[in-house]
Amino acid sequence: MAYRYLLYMLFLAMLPALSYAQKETHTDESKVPDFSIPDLFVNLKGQEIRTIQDWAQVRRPELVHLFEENVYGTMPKAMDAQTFTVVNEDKLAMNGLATLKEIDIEVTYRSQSATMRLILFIPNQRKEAAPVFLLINHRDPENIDPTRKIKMGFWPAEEIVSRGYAAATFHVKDVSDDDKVTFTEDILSKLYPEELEKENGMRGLGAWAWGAMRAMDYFETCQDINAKKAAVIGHSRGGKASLWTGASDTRWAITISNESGAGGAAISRRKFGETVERINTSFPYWFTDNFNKYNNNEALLPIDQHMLIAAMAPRAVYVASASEDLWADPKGEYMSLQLGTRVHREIYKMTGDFPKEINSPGNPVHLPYAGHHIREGKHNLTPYDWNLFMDFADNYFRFKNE
Ligand code: GTR
Repeated sequence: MAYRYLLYMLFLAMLPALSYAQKETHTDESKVPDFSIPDLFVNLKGQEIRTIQDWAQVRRPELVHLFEENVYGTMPKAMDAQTFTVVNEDKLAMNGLATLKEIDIEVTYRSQSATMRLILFIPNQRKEAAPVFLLINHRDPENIDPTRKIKMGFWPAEEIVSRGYAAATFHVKDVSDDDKVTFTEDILSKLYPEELEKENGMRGLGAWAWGAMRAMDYFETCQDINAKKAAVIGHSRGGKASLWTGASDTRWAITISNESGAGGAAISRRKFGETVERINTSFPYWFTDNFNKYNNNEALLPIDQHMLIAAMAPRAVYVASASEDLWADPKGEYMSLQLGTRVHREIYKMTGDFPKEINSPGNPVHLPYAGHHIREGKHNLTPYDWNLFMDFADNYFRFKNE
């Protein structure tokens, strides 16, 4: 008896070590396991995908569906009504350079409604409807202060406007709080409660992407905005949501991921930095429940994150990393971009390719259909990154005009 008790106590004492071992992470390239990556160009029936038609009608929808089922959850589309109410307008914002509009977007479904606030600065000096950058903001609201008393590099609205773009943003809390308990409080409990019951239901990141789509609904009604020239951008967890937005909603011309890492641009199978298990443990409310099946079992995933990048094709995609942000796996993010944009090159025959090895800080690679840079320094979204995104967009939209 005493012996069994001793064994039991020993087992209990080892438990934390055991679970720690499972969630162990590393940033050591020599520990990256061998892995084989699912083939972009073979569909679930084993058929080869080689034409634009097969890509657009068969493979792309199949991939988006696999991401819904296994990673981000389904994206509810049902609504009974949607209204846009300008609650504040200042035609002389930013010393007369921009018009500020704050818009309440209200969605009603089955007699319940939810409202999100869109903040939008539209440049006043322009000949035509303005192209727009929408930032999915998960950071403190002071980062997107509409009064501009506080100005943060995370959302350099003045610089965005000075380059001829409208600067738009919303706070994720309006659609789903970034918190494991209260994330249900907005659209999930009010509009789509059945999602919470489903193993493949929408969770936090999916809700943020839903919010970005509602902003796009507004852009499509606003004559000062050119909704055909819209870029969606997010940093880190916001970047995961931004990629999911662009992958599932083809209205976005450019999708930008800034240091989105695990569950974003980084290849899951590399298990470098944050892993699937680690992210599902720390943030159980971001991904759909099914994603847990792949904890420490990435080989079982029917997709990997390069396929999320591929789902943008033929639209443009930009992936940015930071040299000290190993947690987000810059190399894995680059690998996704290289592999995912094979669709642009091999199916859509677009020209230009990424160098085999990741470019060094200070040497961005801007191709006609995709961009990449790695910034010197830590995990953050800075004016340096924004300027490169705008350089890329300048070229991309100029090219599209020609
Ligand atoms: C970290 C998380 C990352 C990333 C980051 C962020 O704690 O592990 O996946 O999303 O937060 O959003 O800054």
